[in-house]
Amino acid sequence: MTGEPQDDCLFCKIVAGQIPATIVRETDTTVAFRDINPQAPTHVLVIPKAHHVDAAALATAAPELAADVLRETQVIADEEKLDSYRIVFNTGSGAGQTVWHAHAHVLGGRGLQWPPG
Ligand code: DGP
Repeated sequence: MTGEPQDDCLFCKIVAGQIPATIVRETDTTVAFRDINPQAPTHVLVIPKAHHVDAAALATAAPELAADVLRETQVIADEEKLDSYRIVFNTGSGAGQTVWHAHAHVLGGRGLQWPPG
């Protein structure tokens, strides 16, 4: 059920502290941690603690929580001193989503091409 922790979800396990991660920030509703396979000098994932499969489900079921995630991306960008950066929500396998718990990528610290691949 959306919002409830899922036993088979990697990011729910990070939220629960069952899998280690380099956590850079935590709030009542969100966790931010460094991506295990960074694509830029700064590559941080911001996730809601509650389980929602992707950004669309999150925005639909819990728009205030989606706003929390977005707000945290800006805090991360400030803390990492990024003046240019990209926020990415891969949504669906065709867009490269591989973990089925909504997450925002915060990417910066290098030049970023447009359009992305
Ligand atoms: P996406 O492809 O948009 O679903 O992004 C998933 C990201 O999650 C991907 O960039 C790699 C990252 N990732 C996968 N497993 C782990 C993990 O165990 N720890 C951390 N820190 N990141 C992970």
